Amino acid sequence: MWIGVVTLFPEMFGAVRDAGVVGRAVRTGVLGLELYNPRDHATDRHRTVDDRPYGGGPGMVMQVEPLLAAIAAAQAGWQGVAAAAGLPDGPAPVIYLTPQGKTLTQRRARALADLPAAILLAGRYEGVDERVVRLAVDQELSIGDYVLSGGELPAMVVIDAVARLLPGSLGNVASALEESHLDGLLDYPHYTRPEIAGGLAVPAELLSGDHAVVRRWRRKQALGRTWQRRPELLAGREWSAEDRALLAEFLSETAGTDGAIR
Ligand code: 9D3
Repeated sequence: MWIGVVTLFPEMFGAVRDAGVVGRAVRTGVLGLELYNPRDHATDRHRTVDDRPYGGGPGMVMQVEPLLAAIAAAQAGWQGVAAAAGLPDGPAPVIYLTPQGKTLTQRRARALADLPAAILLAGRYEGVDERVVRLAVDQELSIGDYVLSGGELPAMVVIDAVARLLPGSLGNVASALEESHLDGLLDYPHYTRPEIAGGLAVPAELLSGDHAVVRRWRRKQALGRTWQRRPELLAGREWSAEDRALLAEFLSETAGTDGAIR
């Protein structure tokens, strides 16, 4: 997959591009990642990319022309890559990171990872001139309901979530396993050596050496924690007899330890 990012702060992307699963995906060629700075497309002496909002009010708005030029440069970059690699061409969808967008979910990350290319547009200040959205944006994404100072961190979140899903990336095997294995549940607790730390022992089931005992314990924990912490994830679930029994066991074993006031 190829991802172009339109941003006033390309230097912020160094860490994500060089380290971890994304870094590996870039180095092995599974992921192409290119940065496009609207400031490089500003035409005045001061390389201006923002201006005051019509109608007044606080803050600044990113101007149309430098943004459209940077998006066009990104589209041209993708066309070059697609032609050289014999990949399906056609414009890459432009995804604007904005608090007004739909929330990023694992399903949306998967849909993005299925694309040959995408252009992520990271806003700064109060956001981009709405005509950019009208003329060049295909989809708007948020990463959740809290206030950040720009779209760069959200764009990096999207890149990380997508990169680990790409065939041939290091996270790909793990992500395929977790989808079949934990099927929408929260993770179970993890332990490593030593057997006792801070006066707390590793659960005996994990030391039993019995794969079936370990598997049942982990599944019970995953079901119980999901029930306690994120019950909405269990709505509409198809329950197997074993899962039902494991959750009942978890609840009876933890009765009186859930912090509830009685
Ligand atoms: C304080 C300014 N706000 C006035 C109501 C609006 C606002 C503008 C720009 C709030 C945040 C931002 C910058 N944020 C993003 O560009 C952003 C974002 C976010 O802040 N939270 C979650 N997801 C995203 S995606 C892009």
